[in-house]
Amino acid sequence: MVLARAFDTKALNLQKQGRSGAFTSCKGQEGCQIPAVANLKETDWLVPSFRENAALIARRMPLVNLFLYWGGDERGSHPREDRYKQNNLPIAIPVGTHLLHAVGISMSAKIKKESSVAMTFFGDGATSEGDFSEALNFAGVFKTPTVFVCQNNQWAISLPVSKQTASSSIAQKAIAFGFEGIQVDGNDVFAVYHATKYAVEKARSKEGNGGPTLIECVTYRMGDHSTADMASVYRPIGEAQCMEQFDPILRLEKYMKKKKMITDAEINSVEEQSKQQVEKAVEAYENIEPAPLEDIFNYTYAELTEPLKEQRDYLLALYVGEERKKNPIIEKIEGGFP
Ligand SMILES: Cc1ncc(C[n+]2csc(CCOP(=O)(O)OP(=O)(O)O)c2C)c(N)n1
Ligand SMILES: [Mg+2]
Repeated sequence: MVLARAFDTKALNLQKQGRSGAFTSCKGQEGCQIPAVANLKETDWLVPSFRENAALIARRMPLVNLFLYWGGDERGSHPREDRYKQNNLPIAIPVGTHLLHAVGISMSAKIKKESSVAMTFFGDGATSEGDFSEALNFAGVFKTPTVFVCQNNQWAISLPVSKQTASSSIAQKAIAFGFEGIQVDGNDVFAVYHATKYAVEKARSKEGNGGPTLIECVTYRMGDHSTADMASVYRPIGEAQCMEQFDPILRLEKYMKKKKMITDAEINSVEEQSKQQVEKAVEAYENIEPAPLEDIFNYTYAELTEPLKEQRDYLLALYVGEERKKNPIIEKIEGGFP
């Protein structure tokens, strides 16, 4: 959790300095993610959205890959070395679409009689998408081994959860789909660990016929929605500061100190080691040759559509070919950037 926080802080700073692209912080949500994926085996599947940096770090995604990804380089999604390869899907930016992928993957495991489980993470806002209902309905009917982890962080960009749903909880939505919903304090690592352990074991068990569970982790988005957002414009004054006392790392530290499981010196040392690890990853990231420009067309379609081919050729002519020299827009852009 401390390493994930150090990564998060650095990624935000890199974006501000123009050394990285847009970034979505998971500050305050480490307690929902790390204890949950701790219950997964290597053969299980993690199906993340854009706020699951902590979950990915816990699933051995190298930090340099995450820096690459957030720097706009799709190669970040694919760790090259086998020792880092795990069943982690790439980050899904479209809200809610990946829930269907998680259900499909777990349905496939069920058909093949494999014991793997798919765990997917999403936000409170995603529960208003049609994909959420489709995914949960299918999972309920076919009893797929899927663990749906909703991080209810109270906000979907500027929309508070009170305007997102009239239900008194997100967990209760599972009842309509015919399976269990559990609500936990998402900033309590023990509560999250136990709830997700129960759901993963249930999904894997044959006697109980496995099946899905919806877990609502009640948490708080401590930062802005993304680096393109300014939460102070729409959140009540003092709300974010007030929630700092529930920071899951702080709470775990307090608990461990009270139980004499950790000292201040050990805490400092973990923080220091994490920062050093992050700095090393940044150095590696900044020394990687940028991907070729046409790469932005390369990962969506197996074969490009005609309009996309035209756009690619136009872009390459603008930036790489002879046209570049004659193009006033390029001059303006290049002259205009600091
Ligand atoms: C299908 C789709 N619609 C809209 C967006 C723009 N968008 C990005 S994040 C977001 C809000 C998501 O809120 P929530 O599900 O609560 O997740 P959180 O950001 O709080 O983690 C929206 C509307 C998108 N990425 N995809
Ligand atoms: Mg949210």
